[in-house]
Amino acid sequence: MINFNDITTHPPPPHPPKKRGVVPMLQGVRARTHTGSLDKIDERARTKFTCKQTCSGSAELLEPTMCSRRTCVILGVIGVLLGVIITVAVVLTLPLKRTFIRRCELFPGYDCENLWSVFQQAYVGKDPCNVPMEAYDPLIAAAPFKPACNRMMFWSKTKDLVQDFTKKRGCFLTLEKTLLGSVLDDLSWCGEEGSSETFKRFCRRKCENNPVGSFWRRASAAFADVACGDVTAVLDGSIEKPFDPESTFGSIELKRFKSPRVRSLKIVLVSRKKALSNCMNTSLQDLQRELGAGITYSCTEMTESQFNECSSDPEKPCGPCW
Ligand code: N1C
Repeated sequence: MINFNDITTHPPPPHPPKKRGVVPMLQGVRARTHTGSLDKIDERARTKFTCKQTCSGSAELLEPTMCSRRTCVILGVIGVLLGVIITVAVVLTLPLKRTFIRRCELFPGYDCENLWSVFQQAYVGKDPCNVPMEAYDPLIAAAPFKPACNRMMFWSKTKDLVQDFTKKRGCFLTLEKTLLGSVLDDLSWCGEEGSSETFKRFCRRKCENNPVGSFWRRASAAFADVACGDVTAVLDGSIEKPFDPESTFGSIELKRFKSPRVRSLKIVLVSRKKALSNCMNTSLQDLQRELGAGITYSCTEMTESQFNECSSDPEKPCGPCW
């Protein structure tokens, strides 16, 4: 008879606590360690152990791995290089495109991605001193200027004054307030032969046919071509020669005002702190000679504060300030 009370149950011999992910080879190493052969640790296992420590920074997670010190270094270098390339691409091109698209989307009804690609075709891959005005013809054709009779405002050397003015008195239209003028206002860009990149820094502006100068000349020409009715131009009365025939206004825009489409040109001569010229200035006489036949000329002198007063009254209809 079997007395079940006599039967003693022996718990299974305790297993040593398992270390997560211990390499089989290292288990072998431990076993041998127990038998006193610590000095004969497999060199390959030691190498892998060291590598895992280097890669993960932890000696706990010991797993079979293909990683060697050289692989770690190569992967690290590739990672750093990729990081540098992505950062350079983002810093050099994306912000310009992002600004372009963000500003463009404020104008409903345009395909901004398409405009960006037409814009890029003007200068990408080209010598930055060899981008003529005509390179922007397709861009102008893709977003043509619309005439705004009696409300078109031109300027020379007075961009800051005029920008403040038009912000407050929305009735006047400058090139910077049109789609093409606004998307590229205050930006710099260029390409490089053999490259498909857009660069926005270190773009040379000394040569005549640089991408930025050519754009403004082309856009100014197209904007002046649609001028109609009474046209206003704001010039700087704090310089000795308010009309510069070499400026974009003098060399391009003025020459494109045509009668009878343009009825009159009103010059507003704004002096900042000190007036250095007035409406009798010889450069303004040159301007009148350049003005197309049949277009009436007038000139008004103003201080900066009078000019600003005029802009601060949004109730006044466009024009009666001068
Ligand atoms: O050469 P400017 O001025 O006489 O050109 C101003 C004239 C304005 O009437 C605008 O319609 O030409 C148009 N225009 C711009 O709208 C514009 N925005 C920004 C011309 N240039 C423009 N810029 C930049 O300012 C461009 O980089 C160019 O070189 C300057 C021109 O400034 P300016 O000599 O005071």
